[in-house]
Amino acid sequence: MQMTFRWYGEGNDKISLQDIKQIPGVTGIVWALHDKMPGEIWSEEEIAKVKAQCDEYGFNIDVVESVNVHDDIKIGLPSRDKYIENYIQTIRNLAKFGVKVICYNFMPIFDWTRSDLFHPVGDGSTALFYEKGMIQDDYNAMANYILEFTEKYNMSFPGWEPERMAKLDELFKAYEGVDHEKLWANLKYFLEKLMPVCEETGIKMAIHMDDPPWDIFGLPRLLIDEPSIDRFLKMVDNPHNCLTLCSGSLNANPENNVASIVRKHCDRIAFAHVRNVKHFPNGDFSEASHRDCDGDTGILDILRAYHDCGFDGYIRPDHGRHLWGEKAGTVRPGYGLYDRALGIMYMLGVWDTLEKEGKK
Ligand code: CS2
Ligand code: MN
Repeated sequence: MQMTFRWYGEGNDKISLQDIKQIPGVTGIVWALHDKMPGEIWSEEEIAKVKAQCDEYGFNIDVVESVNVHDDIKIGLPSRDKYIENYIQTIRNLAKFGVKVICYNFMPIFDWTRSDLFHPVGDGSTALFYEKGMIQDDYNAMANYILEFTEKYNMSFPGWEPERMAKLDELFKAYEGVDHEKLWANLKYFLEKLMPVCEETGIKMAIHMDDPPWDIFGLPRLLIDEPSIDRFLKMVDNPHNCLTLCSGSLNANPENNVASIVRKHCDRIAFAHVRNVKHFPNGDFSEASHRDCDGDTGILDILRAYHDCGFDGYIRPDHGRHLWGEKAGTVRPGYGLYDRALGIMYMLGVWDTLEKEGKK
């Protein structure tokens, strides 16, 4: 496996490449052009700039997270073809700089959804939290909570672009009639257009799991469990049609056994996100440290499954808790330095042990 770390870019992330360089074992930066709106072409000049910054520290830029997909593609409007053309141009431009994997998601309107970004974990740290009762029908209240936060602290979250959020009612209207089957068909259409250029450039498209893995606010969500992953891989059965297998997203539904999905589809997992989740009896959940016993996701089983399968793709700690003074205004929710660095050391500790035992 190849260890990576997500970085939001110069001027957009308080964590520096120099900080990341000091975490053992990290070889690549997971990056994106965060000021791009979905549907815009990423230019060679802009990509070259990030490459030069990462080169300076000896990091590869093999994985992009994300090139976001325009709503018109998800809705299936006639204008989708223009946006797919742009996406293809972005793939070509990225390939010129050695990019190997593009992570993206196909969730209507919202990316990951939480009701509390800084929920006390009980030890003085905080983490992202999902209170089931809060995320029922009032999508405006939920969006306002996120937008107030991003405005106050002068940051934006991918997938929560204020320009899009300002038109929420309009967006919901546009998605009327887009049920699960329609969304599957639109995803297939999109991927089939992309596969030839992926074959030509070698780039793998790696879809992120839906988070949480169930419908929210009446919007359909597709990548939610093992049967839907089976369906997705079969629907476009091409080695360039891959997964970003996000353990935390999937295990928000405790019925999902992530390790068994890893064993079944390891050859189609281009990118692994490792995140731990703790469940409460009422259906709420909190994100937790990467240590196996701090959550219910089965981090040890998952790492063992990757190891048994000889996984040589990219991996990263996903969200972490906020520690040691990291708080609203000093840190991107879920993306502090310390807990993700601890997560890496935990994962490498397990991995190195498995490697050593394998060689005995
Ligand atoms: C990420 C996702 O922060 C996160 O939860 O794992 O937001 C991910 O970047 C997107 O869904 C990928 O498009
Ligand atoms: Mn993830």
